[in-house]
Parts: sequence; structure tokens; C-alpha cells
Amino acid sequence: MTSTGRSKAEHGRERRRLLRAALATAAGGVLAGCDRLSHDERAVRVLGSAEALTREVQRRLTGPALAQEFSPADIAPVFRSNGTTLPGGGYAALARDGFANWRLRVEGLVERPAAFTLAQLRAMPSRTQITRHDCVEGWSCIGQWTGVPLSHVLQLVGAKPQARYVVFHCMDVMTEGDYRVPYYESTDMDEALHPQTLLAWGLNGGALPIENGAPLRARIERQLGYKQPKYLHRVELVDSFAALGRGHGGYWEDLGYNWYGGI
Ligand SMILES: Nc1nc2c(c(=O)[nH]1)N[C@H]1C(S)=C(S)[C@@H](COP(=O)(O)O)O[C@H]1N2
Ligand SMILES: [Mo]
Repeated sequence: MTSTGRSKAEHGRERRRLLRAALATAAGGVLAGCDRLSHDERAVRVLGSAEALTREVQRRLTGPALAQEFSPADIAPVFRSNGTTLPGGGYAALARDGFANWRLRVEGLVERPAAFTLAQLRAMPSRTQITRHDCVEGWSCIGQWTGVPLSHVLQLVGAKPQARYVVFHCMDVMTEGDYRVPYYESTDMDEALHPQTLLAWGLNGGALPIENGAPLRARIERQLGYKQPKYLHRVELVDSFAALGRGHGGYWEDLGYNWYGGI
């Protein structure tokens, strides 16, 4: 995954450097708030780590803002793909009949666990948005995504109050070194309920192509490329990452990348 541009680790360092620089040079209410936060011992204890602090700082800077949306003229002719482009295992059989036998299970800390067909998801209220995908390896691509807002699905199943994160389980098994597990990712409830966070089944007016995650992928538009899980088959609400993988909340996170992938 490091053939072009910067590696994920380099990108993380650069992003942290920029945030620190922004904090050091900027003034005003928002940053005064951050300063207060970083000098309030209790707050620092609660935040617990430099990464959580970075996330809190970025939230205060960007607030509940929408990710930038673009015009149809900006859409790239072909949406580039990266990572897995064709899962193995039983995926081919599912794809062959248009994913008629595929289900999205939604479970964990929910009142009413459910399994949705692709047709059911496509019949739900949808949102279409033209956004830019930024991969830490140094490329970006603008595409038009259509899908059901994750907030709608979470309302259907009834997220329990103790749910803190939404975990996305994917169908593709990764092959990096000896860490051969299915791709997975997670996000917090803030990002999960954001109006641009979709379970996307369409790209550029057509069905989601296989290389971009068919039949369903997440779009979490204020986050980097590795936080956009493809080939979803299960969404799980949890209050901790401890029981998942190596405990860091995602495939790449388990290999050392930041859990917070805000752009
Ligand atoms: N299931 C799964 N999701 C994934 C990946 C993957 O390998 N498997 N790669 C991630 C990375 S690093 C990027 S940049 C984007 C690429 O999405 P695309 O193939 O639609 O460009 O998917 C992300 N989601
Ligand atoms: Mo990526």
C-alpha cells in the first residue's frame, strides 16, 4: 500500500504537525477554549491521550460542519480503487446473482437487531452527495455517492444509549504480513449520526462497482480513505473496541495508524 506518495504513518505525522502548528499560531475564542482544555487536568485525564486531544481540537475547529460538496462537472470519469478490489471466499457467488442472497446484519447494542436486503436498503430514504475522497497515500478522487443515511438505519434498530461506536465488518480478508483478518473499521456516534454519513449503494448514478465496495460501503465524509469501509456485511454497535481485532478499532489502526482519521 506504499507504492505511491506518502505512507500512512508519514501522513499521520504531517497531520499532527499541522494541527500543532495551527494551535501554536492561531488565536481567538476557539483556541483559547483548547488552551483551557489542555490546562484543565480533569479534562486532560478524561481525554486520556494525545490522539483524543487532537480529535477534540479538530472538532472545536470544524464544529458540526458538512464536508465540502462539489458539482457534477467535478466528478472523476472513473473512481479510483484501492485496497481490496475483489474479495475472495463466497463473495463471487453473492455477486453473481446481484447480491440477492446478501444481507446487512445490524446488531450489538441495539434494541431490535435486523438483517436488511439490498432492495430494502435501496428503498429507504436516500441522500446523494458529491464529495472528495482523500487517501493517505497521496491521491484524491471526487465521486457522487448515493445511500441511506446511517442515522436512519440506527433509528430503525434503536441504538441503545450505552452504544459508543459503530463498527463496520467487511467481507474481504486482508493479507498484510501475518495479520490476515477481515477488514473492519469504526466510528463514534457523532460521526455516525452526521447527515453526510451514508451506507452507500450507488456511485456516479449507477450501482456501486465491485472494486469500490459492492454491494454496500460506508461514506464518512469528514474522514480519510481508510475510514471508508467497503464490502459491508455487518454493522455492530459497541461500547469498547477491546473484543475486536487487536483492540484499536480498525484494521489499519491495529497496524499502527490513528483511529481518528479526520481530514
Ligand atoms: N473492506 C475494505 N474497505 C476499505 C479498504 C479495503 O482494503 N477493504 N481500503 C480502504 C482504503 S485505504 C481506501 S483509500 C478506500 C478506497 O476506496 P475505493 O477503492 O473506492 O477507492 O477504501 C478503504 N476501505
Ligand atoms: Mo487509503
